Amino acid sequence: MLKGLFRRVGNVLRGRATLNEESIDELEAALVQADVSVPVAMEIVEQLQEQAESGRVTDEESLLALLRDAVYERLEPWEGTLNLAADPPVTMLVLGVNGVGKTTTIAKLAYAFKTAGMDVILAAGDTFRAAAIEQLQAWANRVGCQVIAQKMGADPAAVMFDALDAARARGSDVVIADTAGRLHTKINLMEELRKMSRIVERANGRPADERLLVIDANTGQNAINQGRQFHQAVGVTGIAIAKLDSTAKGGTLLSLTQELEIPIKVVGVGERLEDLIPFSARDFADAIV
Ligand SMILES: Nc1nc2c(ncn2[C@@H]2O[C@H](COP(=O)(O)OP(=O)(O)OP(=O)(O)O)[C@@H](O)[C@H]2O)c(=O)[nH]1
Ligand SMILES: [Mg+2]
Repeated sequence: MLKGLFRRVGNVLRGRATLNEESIDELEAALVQADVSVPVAMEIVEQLQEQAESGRVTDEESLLALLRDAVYERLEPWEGTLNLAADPPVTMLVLGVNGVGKTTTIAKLAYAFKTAGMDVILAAGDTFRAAAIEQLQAWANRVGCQVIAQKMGADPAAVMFDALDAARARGSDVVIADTAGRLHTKINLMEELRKMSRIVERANGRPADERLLVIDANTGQNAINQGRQFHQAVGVTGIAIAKLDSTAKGGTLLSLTQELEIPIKVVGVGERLEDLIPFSARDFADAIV
């Protein structure tokens, strides 16, 4: 599924037994083009160069393997799993800018939990965009779970309150809240998010168990900026990478984890309910070249 990632990076190394000045520059450029930040690209290239020079590299395959390992080592510390251990209802706020894949990721999560035999309630916390509530409802119908919603324009914190109330009454295992695709620079929208967060804290006696930030895999270095803003607002506990199937890049993951130090928990690899997988640094590294 991830075969297209880093295509050009692999091509730079293919047919080479060693690195020379020219191929080093080419490799660095290819990494940056695959959305790896310049400092991280330089680090990786330096690491490869050192290892190559220390004599461990004599053929193309070993060079590719070194690159694979460099990527793996960087991502392995950031393999995370969703926090499902808390007292029910385990509560998740799903965050992110417009169109990154929040609602789809919520549907996939709901499907996974439902399949595991859990009772799931969705909170229609995006009361801002027209048709957002209907979209969530349509997904819920397919999954077979309940949605708690109010009218468009309603206070998302009130929707959150209702959903937690319903979850408690029903004995639900998980509540997943959709949120508006807010521009992270809009202060009032961030404030709205903090308010939702406070409602969860008051109702559950603890902050939302996951504040899951969805990042579109096609987003370049701006993803880091998005991450910082949301982290500052509500403290992000995990990252979901959406649309990894639709990018030939994916280098964002390397700088994102390094800069934010927040684990990646799930990865979206398609538009179907089944297309959500746990994040595996090994699989990612193997897929890139
Ligand atoms: N190929 C692919 N497409 C995806 C994936 N996840 C989401 N999409 C698509 O991305 C588009 C936006 O997804 P949504 O889930 O509506 O995104 P959102 O963040 O809720 O958007 P807003 O509510 O408008 O902010 C849709 O066309 C989805 O089908 C994925 O993993 N792979
Ligand atoms: Mg949405």
